[in-house]
Amino acid sequence: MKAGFVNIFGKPNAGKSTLLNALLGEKLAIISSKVQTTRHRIKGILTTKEYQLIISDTPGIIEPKYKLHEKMMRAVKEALEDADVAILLHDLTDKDTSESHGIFAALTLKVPVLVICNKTDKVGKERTAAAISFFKQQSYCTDAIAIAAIKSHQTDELLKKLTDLLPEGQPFFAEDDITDLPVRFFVGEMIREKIYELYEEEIPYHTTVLVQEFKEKSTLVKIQADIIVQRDTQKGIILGEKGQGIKALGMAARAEIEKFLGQKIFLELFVKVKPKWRDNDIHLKEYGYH
Ligand SMILES: Nc1nc2c(ncn2[C@@H]2O[C@H](COP(=O)(O)OP(=O)(O)OP(=O)(O)O)[C@@H](O)[C@H]2O)c(=O)[nH]1
Ligand SMILES: [Mg+2]
Repeated sequence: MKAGFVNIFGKPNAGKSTLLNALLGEKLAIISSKVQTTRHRIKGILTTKEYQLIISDTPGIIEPKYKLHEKMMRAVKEALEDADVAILLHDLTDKDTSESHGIFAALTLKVPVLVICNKTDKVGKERTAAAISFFKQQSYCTDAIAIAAIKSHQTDELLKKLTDLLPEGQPFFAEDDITDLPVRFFVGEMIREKIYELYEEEIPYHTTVLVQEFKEKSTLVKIQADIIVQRDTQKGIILGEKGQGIKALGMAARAEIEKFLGQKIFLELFVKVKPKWRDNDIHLKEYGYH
Protein backbone atom coordinates (compact mmCIF):
# COMPACT_ATOMS: atom_id res chain seq x y z
CA MET A 1 0.00 0.00 0.00
CA LYS A 2 1.13 3.56 -0.74
CA ALA A 3 -0.10 6.59 1.20
CA GLY A 4 0.85 10.22 1.54
CA PHE A 5 0.22 13.91 1.22
CA VAL A 6 0.12 15.59 -2.18
CA ASN A 7 -0.12 19.34 -1.71
CA ILE A 8 -0.97 21.83 -4.46
CA PHE A 9 0.65 25.28 -4.61
CA GLY A 10 0.59 28.15 -7.04
CA LYS A 11 -0.52 31.68 -7.87
CA PRO A 12 -4.15 32.72 -7.26
CA ASN A 13 -6.46 31.57 -10.05
CA ALA A 14 -4.06 28.95 -11.46
CA GLY A 15 -6.76 26.29 -11.04
CA LYS A 16 -5.66 24.60 -7.79
CA SER A 17 -9.20 24.04 -6.51
CA THR A 18 -10.36 22.90 -9.94
CA LEU A 19 -7.51 20.38 -9.95
CA LEU A 20 -8.38 19.05 -6.49
CA ASN A 21 -11.97 18.48 -7.63
CA ALA A 22 -10.85 16.87 -10.89
CA LEU A 23 -8.58 14.42 -9.03
CA LEU A 24 -11.31 13.56 -6.53
CA GLY A 25 -13.99 13.27 -9.21
CA GLU A 26 -16.34 15.45 -7.21
CA LYS A 27 -16.78 19.05 -6.23
CA LEU A 28 -15.32 19.67 -2.80
CA ALA A 29 -13.49 23.00 -3.15
CA ILE A 30 -15.18 26.16 -4.39
CA ILE A 31 -14.09 27.73 -7.67
CA SER A 32 -14.37 31.22 -9.11
CA SER A 33 -13.00 33.28 -11.94
CA LYS A 34 -11.79 35.83 -9.36
CA VAL A 35 -8.43 35.60 -7.56
CA GLN A 36 -8.06 34.64 -3.88
CA THR A 37 -11.11 32.40 -3.69
CA THR A 38 -9.62 29.72 -1.43
CA ARG A 39 -8.75 30.88 2.09
CA HIS A 40 -8.11 27.57 3.87
CA ARG A 41 -6.18 24.40 3.33
CA ILE A 42 -8.71 21.85 2.10
CA LYS A 43 -7.85 18.16 2.16
CA GLY A 44 -9.53 15.74 -0.23
CA ILE A 45 -8.91 12.02 0.28
CA LEU A 46 -8.74 9.54 -2.57
CA THR A 47 -8.52 5.89 -1.50
CA THR A 48 -8.22 2.80 -3.71
CA LYS A 49 -6.99 -0.75 -2.99
CA GLU A 50 -3.45 0.31 -3.93
CA TYR A 51 -3.10 3.79 -2.47
CA GLN A 52 -4.45 6.64 -0.35
CA LEU A 53 -3.73 10.13 -1.67
CA ILE A 54 -4.44 13.03 0.69
CA ILE A 55 -4.58 15.97 -1.69
CA SER A 56 -4.45 19.49 -0.27
CA ASP A 57 -5.75 22.55 -2.03
CA THR A 58 -4.21 25.75 -0.63
CA PRO A 59 -4.78 29.49 -1.00
CA GLY A 60 -2.96 31.15 -3.91
CA ILE A 61 0.47 32.47 -2.90
CA ILE A 62 0.47 36.26 -2.41
CA GLU A 63 2.25 39.00 -0.51
CA PRO A 64 0.03 39.51 2.60
CA LYS A 65 -1.67 42.92 2.89
CA TYR A 66 -3.85 42.28 5.95
CA LYS A 67 -4.17 39.68 8.72
CA LEU A 68 -6.59 37.46 6.81
CA HIS A 69 -3.90 37.18 4.10
CA GLU A 70 -1.36 36.23 6.78
CA LYS A 71 -3.64 33.42 7.98
CA MET A 72 -4.04 32.26 4.37
CA MET A 73 -0.27 32.16 3.89
CA ARG A 74 0.08 30.26 7.16
CA ALA A 75 -2.16 27.56 5.65
CA VAL A 76 0.23 27.44 2.68
CA LYS A 77 3.24 27.16 4.99
CA GLU A 78 1.68 24.28 6.92
CA ALA A 79 1.07 22.43 3.66
CA LEU A 80 4.67 23.08 2.58
CA GLU A 81 5.87 21.36 5.72
CA ASP A 82 3.99 18.06 5.48
CA ALA A 83 4.00 17.40 1.73
CA ASP A 84 5.28 14.03 0.53
CA VAL A 85 4.86 15.20 -3.06
CA ALA A 86 4.33 18.82 -4.13
CA ILE A 87 2.34 19.94 -7.14
CA LEU A 88 3.38 23.36 -8.42
CA LEU A 89 0.64 24.62 -10.67
CA HIS A 90 1.44 27.01 -13.50
CA ASP A 91 -1.27 28.87 -15.39
CA LEU A 92 -0.51 28.65 -19.11
CA THR A 93 -2.66 31.72 -19.80
CA ASP A 94 -0.01 33.83 -18.00
CA LYS A 95 2.09 35.57 -20.62
CA ASP A 96 5.20 33.63 -19.59
CA THR A 97 6.58 31.33 -16.90
CA SER A 98 8.54 33.97 -14.95
CA GLU A 99 6.02 34.75 -12.20
CA SER A 100 5.30 31.10 -11.43
CA HIS A 101 9.01 30.31 -11.62
CA GLY A 102 9.79 33.07 -9.08
CA ILE A 103 7.27 31.61 -6.64
CA PHE A 104 8.28 27.96 -7.22
CA ALA A 105 12.01 28.62 -6.82
CA ALA A 106 11.43 30.46 -3.53
CA LEU A 107 9.57 27.51 -1.97
CA THR A 108 12.81 25.46 -1.68
CA LEU A 109 10.96 22.14 -1.46
CA LYS A 110 12.83 19.03 -0.40
CA VAL A 111 10.29 16.51 -1.72
CA PRO A 112 9.55 15.33 -5.29
CA VAL A 113 7.94 18.14 -7.26
CA LEU A 114 5.57 17.80 -10.18
CA VAL A 115 5.19 21.01 -12.14
CA ILE A 116 1.80 21.04 -13.79
CA CYS A 117 1.01 23.44 -16.60
CA ASN A 118 -2.75 23.98 -16.50
CA LYS A 119 -5.34 25.30 -18.97
CA THR A 120 -3.96 23.65 -22.14
CA ASP A 121 -7.42 24.19 -23.65
CA LYS A 122 -6.78 27.95 -23.68
CA VAL A 123 -3.36 28.18 -25.34
CA GLY A 124 -1.48 26.97 -28.39
CA LYS A 125 0.71 23.85 -28.43
CA GLU A 126 3.89 25.92 -28.76
CA ARG A 127 3.32 27.79 -25.50
CA THR A 128 2.58 24.54 -23.66
CA ALA A 129 5.68 22.85 -25.08
CA ALA A 130 7.87 25.86 -24.20
CA ALA A 131 6.59 25.94 -20.61
CA ILE A 132 7.10 22.20 -20.12
CA SER A 133 10.62 22.38 -21.49
CA PHE A 134 11.41 25.43 -19.32
CA PHE A 135 10.21 23.78 -16.09
CA LYS A 136 11.91 20.44 -16.86
CA GLN A 137 15.25 22.30 -16.79
CA GLN A 138 14.69 23.70 -13.29
CA SER A 139 16.45 22.09 -10.33
CA TYR A 140 13.25 21.98 -8.23
CA CYS A 141 11.34 20.03 -10.91
CA THR A 142 11.15 16.23 -10.76
CA ASP A 143 8.77 16.00 -13.71
CA ALA A 144 6.40 18.27 -15.65
CA ILE A 145 3.07 17.59 -17.29
CA ALA A 146 0.42 19.65 -19.09
CA ILE A 147 -3.28 19.32 -18.26
CA ALA A 148 -6.67 20.97 -18.54
CA ALA A 149 -8.08 20.50 -15.04
CA ILE A 150 -11.45 21.94 -16.01
CA LYS A 151 -11.91 19.11 -18.55
CA SER A 152 -10.16 16.47 -16.44
CA HIS A 153 -7.83 16.20 -19.42
CA GLN A 154 -4.63 14.25 -18.59
CA THR A 155 -5.66 13.88 -14.94
CA ASP A 156 -5.39 10.04 -15.12
CA GLU A 157 -1.86 10.41 -16.41
CA LEU A 158 -1.19 12.80 -13.54
CA LEU A 159 -2.62 10.36 -10.96
CA LYS A 160 -0.27 7.69 -12.28
CA LYS A 161 2.74 10.01 -11.88
CA LEU A 162 1.60 10.98 -8.37
CA THR A 163 1.14 7.44 -7.15
CA ASP A 164 4.55 6.49 -8.53
CA LEU A 165 6.10 9.21 -6.34
CA LEU A 166 4.06 8.33 -3.23
CA PRO A 167 5.85 6.66 -0.28
CA GLU A 168 4.91 3.18 0.95
CA GLY A 169 2.69 3.31 4.02
CA GLN A 170 -0.63 2.61 5.65
CA PRO A 171 -3.70 4.84 5.12
CA PHE A 172 -4.11 7.86 7.41
CA PHE A 173 -7.89 8.02 6.99
CA ALA A 174 -10.80 5.56 6.80
CA GLU A 175 -11.46 4.35 3.25
CA ASP A 176 -14.80 6.16 2.88
CA ASP A 177 -13.56 9.54 4.22
CA ILE A 178 -13.41 12.18 1.51
CA THR A 179 -12.21 15.08 3.66
CA ASP A 180 -11.20 15.98 7.21
CA LEU A 181 -13.42 19.08 7.35
CA PRO A 182 -17.02 19.16 8.63
CA VAL A 183 -20.07 19.60 6.37
CA ARG A 184 -20.70 22.99 8.01
CA PHE A 185 -17.41 24.28 6.62
CA PHE A 186 -18.42 23.39 3.06
CA VAL A 187 -21.84 24.98 3.53
CA GLY A 188 -20.14 28.28 4.41
CA GLU A 189 -17.81 27.88 1.43
CA MET A 190 -20.70 27.34 -0.99
CA ILE A 191 -22.34 30.57 0.18
CA ARG A 192 -18.99 32.31 -0.28
CA GLU A 193 -18.68 30.87 -3.78
CA LYS A 194 -22.00 32.44 -4.76
CA ILE A 195 -20.85 35.78 -3.32
CA TYR A 196 -17.79 35.61 -5.60
CA GLU A 197 -20.10 34.81 -8.50
CA LEU A 198 -22.80 37.41 -7.89
CA TYR A 199 -20.97 40.45 -6.51
CA GLU A 200 -18.23 42.50 -8.12
CA GLU A 201 -15.15 44.48 -7.15
CA GLU A 202 -14.26 44.57 -3.48
CA ILE A 203 -17.37 42.85 -2.08
CA PRO A 204 -16.11 39.23 -2.05
CA TYR A 205 -12.84 40.32 -0.45
CA HIS A 206 -14.53 42.19 2.39
CA THR A 207 -16.90 39.33 3.12
CA THR A 208 -16.86 36.09 5.05
CA VAL A 209 -19.57 33.63 6.01
CA LEU A 210 -20.24 32.10 9.40
CA VAL A 211 -22.64 29.17 9.62
CA GLN A 212 -24.44 29.68 12.93
CA GLU A 213 -26.90 26.81 12.82
CA PHE A 214 -26.94 23.46 11.02
CA LYS A 215 -29.84 21.33 12.26
CA GLU A 216 -30.94 18.10 10.63
CA LYS A 217 -34.73 17.81 10.91
CA SER A 218 -36.84 14.91 9.69
CA THR A 219 -37.57 16.30 6.21
CA LEU A 220 -34.89 18.92 5.71
CA VAL A 221 -31.77 20.58 7.09
CA LYS A 222 -32.20 24.02 8.65
CA ILE A 223 -29.21 26.28 8.06
CA GLN A 224 -28.69 29.80 9.34
CA ALA A 225 -25.62 31.73 8.26
CA ASP A 226 -24.27 35.23 8.82
CA ILE A 227 -22.66 37.12 5.99
CA ILE A 228 -20.05 39.38 7.55
CA VAL A 229 -18.98 42.57 5.81
CA GLN A 230 -16.78 45.48 6.92
CA ARG A 231 -19.01 48.47 6.13
CA ASP A 232 -22.68 49.52 6.05
CA THR A 233 -22.40 50.35 2.34
CA GLN A 234 -21.31 46.77 1.68
CA LYS A 235 -24.28 45.48 3.63
CA GLY A 236 -26.51 47.59 1.36
CA ILE A 237 -24.90 46.12 -1.75
CA ILE A 238 -25.29 42.53 -0.50
CA LEU A 239 -28.96 43.12 0.33
CA GLY A 240 -29.59 44.92 -2.97
CA GLU A 241 -32.59 47.01 -3.93
CA LYS A 242 -35.70 45.72 -2.12
CA GLY A 243 -33.65 42.74 -0.94
CA GLN A 244 -33.26 41.38 -4.48
CA GLY A 245 -29.52 40.81 -4.01
CA ILE A 246 -29.72 38.61 -0.95
CA LYS A 247 -32.71 36.79 -2.42
CA ALA A 248 -30.72 35.83 -5.52
CA LEU A 249 -27.76 34.85 -3.33
CA GLY A 250 -29.98 32.68 -1.11
CA MET A 251 -31.47 30.88 -4.10
CA ALA A 252 -28.11 30.20 -5.74
CA ALA A 253 -26.52 29.04 -2.48
CA ARG A 254 -29.50 26.84 -1.61
CA ALA A 255 -29.33 25.03 -4.96
CA GLU A 256 -25.59 24.40 -4.54
CA ILE A 257 -25.91 23.19 -0.93
CA GLU A 258 -28.84 20.89 -1.78
CA LYS A 259 -26.79 19.32 -4.57
CA PHE A 260 -23.89 18.80 -2.15
CA LEU A 261 -26.01 17.34 0.68
CA GLY A 262 -28.44 15.46 -1.56
CA GLN A 263 -31.18 16.82 0.67
CA LYS A 264 -33.65 19.71 0.88
CA ILE A 265 -32.57 22.63 3.03
CA PHE A 266 -34.11 25.72 4.57
CA LEU A 267 -31.56 28.53 4.35
CA GLU A 268 -31.72 31.75 6.32
CA LEU A 269 -29.10 34.48 5.71
CA PHE A 270 -28.36 37.58 7.78
CA VAL A 271 -25.88 40.33 6.90
CA LYS A 272 -23.78 41.74 9.74
CA VAL A 273 -21.27 44.58 9.78
CA LYS A 274 -17.99 43.98 11.66
CA PRO A 275 -15.63 46.86 10.93
CA LYS A 276 -12.09 45.73 10.02
CA TRP A 277 -12.80 42.04 10.74
CA ARG A 278 -10.00 41.08 8.30
CA ASP A 279 -7.42 42.61 10.64
CA ASN A 280 -8.92 41.52 13.94
CA ASP A 281 -7.52 38.35 15.52
CA ILE A 282 -10.59 37.69 17.65
CA HIS A 283 -12.97 37.98 14.69
CA LEU A 284 -10.67 35.96 12.43
CA LYS A 285 -10.61 33.15 14.97
CA GLU A 286 -14.36 33.28 15.42
CA TYR A 287 -14.82 32.99 11.63
CA GLY A 288 -12.58 29.94 11.40
CA TYR A 289 -9.28 31.50 10.28
CA HIS A 290 -6.86 29.98 12.75
N1 LIG B 1 -9.93 27.20 -19.48
C1 LIG B 1 -9.61 26.63 -18.30
N2 LIG B 1 -9.95 27.26 -17.16
C2 LIG B 1 -9.62 26.67 -16.00
C3 LIG B 1 -8.93 25.43 -15.93
N3 LIG B 1 -8.74 25.11 -14.64
C4 LIG B 1 -9.30 26.12 -13.91
N4 LIG B 1 -9.83 27.05 -14.72
C5 LIG B 1 -10.54 28.30 -14.36
O1 LIG B 1 -9.64 29.15 -13.68
C6 LIG B 1 -10.35 29.92 -12.69
C7 LIG B 1 -9.71 29.75 -11.34
O2 LIG B 1 -9.89 28.41 -10.91
P1 LIG B 1 -9.73 27.99 -9.37
O3 LIG B 1 -9.71 26.51 -9.33
O4 LIG B 1 -10.72 28.70 -8.53
O5 LIG B 1 -8.26 28.57 -9.11
P2 LIG B 1 -7.41 28.55 -7.75
O6 LIG B 1 -5.99 28.32 -8.13
O7 LIG B 1 -7.99 27.60 -6.79
O8 LIG B 1 -7.59 30.06 -7.26
P3 LIG B 1 -7.44 30.67 -5.75
O9 LIG B 1 -8.28 29.85 -4.83
O10 LIG B 1 -7.94 32.06 -5.89
O11 LIG B 1 -5.98 30.63 -5.43
C8 LIG B 1 -11.81 29.45 -12.75
O12 LIG B 1 -12.54 30.33 -13.56
C9 LIG B 1 -11.69 28.08 -13.38
O13 LIG B 1 -12.85 27.67 -14.07
C10 LIG B 1 -8.60 24.77 -17.17
O14 LIG B 1 -8.04 23.69 -17.24
N5 LIG B 1 -8.96 25.44 -18.31
MG1 LIG C 1 -8.83 27.90 -4.97
